[in-house]
Amino acid sequence: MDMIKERFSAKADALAAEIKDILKEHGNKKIGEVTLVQIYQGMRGITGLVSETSLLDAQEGIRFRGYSIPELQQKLPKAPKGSQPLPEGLFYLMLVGDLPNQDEADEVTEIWQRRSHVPNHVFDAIEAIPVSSHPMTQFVVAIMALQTESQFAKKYAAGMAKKDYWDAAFDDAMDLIARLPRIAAYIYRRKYKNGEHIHPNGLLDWAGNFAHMLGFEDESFRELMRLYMTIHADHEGGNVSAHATHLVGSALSDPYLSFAAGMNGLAGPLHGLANQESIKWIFEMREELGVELPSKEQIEEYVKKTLGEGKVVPGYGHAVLRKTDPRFTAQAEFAKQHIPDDPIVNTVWRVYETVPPILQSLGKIKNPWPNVDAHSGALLVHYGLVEYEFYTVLFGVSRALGVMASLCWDRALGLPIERPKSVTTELVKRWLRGEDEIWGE
Ligand code: HAX
Repeated sequence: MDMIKERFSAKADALAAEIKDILKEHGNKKIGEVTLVQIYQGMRGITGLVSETSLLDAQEGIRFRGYSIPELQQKLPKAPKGSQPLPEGLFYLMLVGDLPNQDEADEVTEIWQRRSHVPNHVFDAIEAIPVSSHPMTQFVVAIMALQTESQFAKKYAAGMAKKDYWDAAFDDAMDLIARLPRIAAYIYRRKYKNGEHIHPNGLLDWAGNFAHMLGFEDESFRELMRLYMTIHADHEGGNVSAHATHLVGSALSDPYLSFAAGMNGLAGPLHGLANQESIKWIFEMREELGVELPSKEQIEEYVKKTLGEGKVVPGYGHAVLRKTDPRFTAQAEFAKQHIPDDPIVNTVWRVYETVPPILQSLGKIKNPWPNVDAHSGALLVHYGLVEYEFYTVLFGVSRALGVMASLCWDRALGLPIERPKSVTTELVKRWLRGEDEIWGE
């Protein structure tokens, strides 16, 4: 058994026993109440899920197993001569719950290298759809084609016992994460680089090799990829991509099917696609104004025009956060250090000074501050990765780390099929008139 699998198994056994005791003693304790407005408005604020890998605080932002992003940048192992965390280390932390040392992170790199082979039929499946298809469509097609490799599906069909679910899900999770950079890079090179593909470099770490296969050899771009893959990995359990993966997985759909569901959710413009929408919005603004770095007054006018057309300002707002996203700040810090004079980056910073008071003045937006997607595009454009329709695929590769670690926990803890109760408005009206009751089934 791999070191990481052994450690996960020991932690999972201990937590499963602890949860059993907690539920025995406190299972009927109420966590909160659900209001009518919550069930009509996206279940905001309803605590209804368990996700072990990270926790989001509205004011402070995300913490992975208790560690903030700046703490992770300090404490997680790095690539040789690097200063950004290795995503391998973050995955270990999310899965096992402990900070890894350098050897442990390097071992994850090695395990993923060993598991990274992508069968030819996956590339054939990508080639079977038009090259003009959105990269997220190609990505999901590839993940679905890769499902032929699912150990979980094979073992389930052969009659796997419940106690072995986590083991097969774990193997699928590791295989899938290991293979995603090759698939994503293939889609990028197919769509934007005339199908001139680049072989993996087995000497590089997971994100470094991904940068290499995309065609970027600049060391500071590799560092950006390590940071990017770390900060986009997880945002607790309720966001659309995490929740969709968890929900579909709860039907014992294998990790490939579950992850594809999550990626279909990430492809929505209110979620992961906001990263392409945000830079597209900046490009369109610059083009319309005919300037490289618009003034605050020009940005102000453009924001008002966007809102006047009944559109959202992409990259701003959040369902849970109520402050500037620390993932935005981490990218701004990276830019300050590596590329402080870039005009697109400077536009992003000027937009940041301009947009929040305007959104705030509307009085209806709960969070006027930028989220992760407001900054990522500008960094990528600087290094030459300008094809913004590809950006959500990058997000998806990273998001696999969090949702797959969580799925391993779901199976190890034996979490059941998810099935909340829904109501009709007709029942709600009868209930309000005192003619009926709303209770669980
Ligand atoms: N621009 C304009 N209007 C906005 C807005 C924005 N950036 N953010 C919220 N609003 C509007 C909402 O559309 C809503 O309007 P209506 O009442 O007319 O329907 C109102 O303000 C209240 O919304 P809210 O309660 O503040 O926000 P929600 O929790 O409903 O939605 C969203 C959160 C992130 C979807 C929202 O802020 C948004 O659409 N932002 C722009 C898209 C975006 O950046 N998405 C990425 C979010 C982070 C993420 O998942 N990354 O992957």
